Amino acid sequence: MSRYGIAGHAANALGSLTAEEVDFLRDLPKAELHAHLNGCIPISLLQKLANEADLSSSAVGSDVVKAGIERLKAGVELNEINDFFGLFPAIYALTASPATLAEATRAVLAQFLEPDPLAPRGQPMAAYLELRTTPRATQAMSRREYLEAVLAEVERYPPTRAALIVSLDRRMDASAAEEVVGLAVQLKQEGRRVVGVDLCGDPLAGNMADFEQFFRRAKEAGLGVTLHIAETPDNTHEDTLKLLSFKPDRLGHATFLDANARDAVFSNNACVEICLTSNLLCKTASSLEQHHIRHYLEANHPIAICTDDTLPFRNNLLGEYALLLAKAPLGLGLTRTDVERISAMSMASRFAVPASRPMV
Ligand code: 6MZ
Repeated sequence: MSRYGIAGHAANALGSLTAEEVDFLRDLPKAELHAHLNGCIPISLLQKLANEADLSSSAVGSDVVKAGIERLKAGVELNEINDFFGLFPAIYALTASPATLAEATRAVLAQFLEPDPLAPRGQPMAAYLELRTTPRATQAMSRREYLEAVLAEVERYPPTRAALIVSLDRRMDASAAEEVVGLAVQLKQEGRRVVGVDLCGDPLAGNMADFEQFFRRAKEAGLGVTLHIAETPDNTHEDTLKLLSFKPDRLGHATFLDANARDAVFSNNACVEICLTSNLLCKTASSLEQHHIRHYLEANHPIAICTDDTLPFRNNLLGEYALLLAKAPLGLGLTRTDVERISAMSMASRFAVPASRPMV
């Protein structure tokens, strides 16, 4: 771990900057638009939850949980993206009650939104956070109770700082997907801070045509739609075009688009959520040099720089911005003006944008 509390690519990029450059990055108002709740729990809290947990009643045994936490502490080696999804059963066993889920949510919100003790003026990582999570029914709570526990924490912050995106997992069957979208719509109608829906999970699972009606319903209810799309080279052209036909407002990753699909994205202007460290560690981008962010920068297409899962990727939002500013090969070597413009694009791409938002 570096003195910034992170490791790997983002830590190296941050370490290469002058104190003045780091301060410049800290001062930029940044919106974190792609962060998965259970992927962003601080390791210290996970360890504490593991020590306190009675795992005998859990579907996941204590050995699996302990092994999972040791793996996370050591820094995960992912040979391919599929290795990544195996990290979650251990985490899920520890956030299976309303109390532990609330504690985890509080810690994740604090990590992004509370003053950073390492920053000279306490600048937080993010000016605004749209946290996303997949509601799970467990022995101790229903999906609605799951969302209520998370929302109660999100709503401690003003609407200008935090909101919730409800994720659908590609592995969900139709009845689960219907329930989850129904809950997102219902909670929004009750005035709760749900601003959008997401599609995530194993990028090769599920038949996307089955999800169409659920995203249409979300759009009709005024929710923003963001979809993980073309995350791996094995995602088919049909899968990608089907998802684009849902007319999403934003896209997660959008890594392996062919020329046709990329043209469609350029023309509908959907903001692309870019997660640099995540793509490097999951090996869906071989280097920063080869990263698809370059296509979007060249086309001046809206993007938002995001962390994805700070727990396994051991990154933070400041480090991800450092990857933009640091000189090659540690970073992309962009100018301050470019980085400023990118942070403004993230703020302009929030689902809950104030009516008087400045245009970029
Ligand atoms: C696809 C991802 C992901 O929802 O339980 N998730 N899905 N691609 C990714 N990129 C690497 N990172 C995280 O948070 C954890 C869940 O988010 C999804 C996975 O389904 C994971 O189980 P929540 O809060």
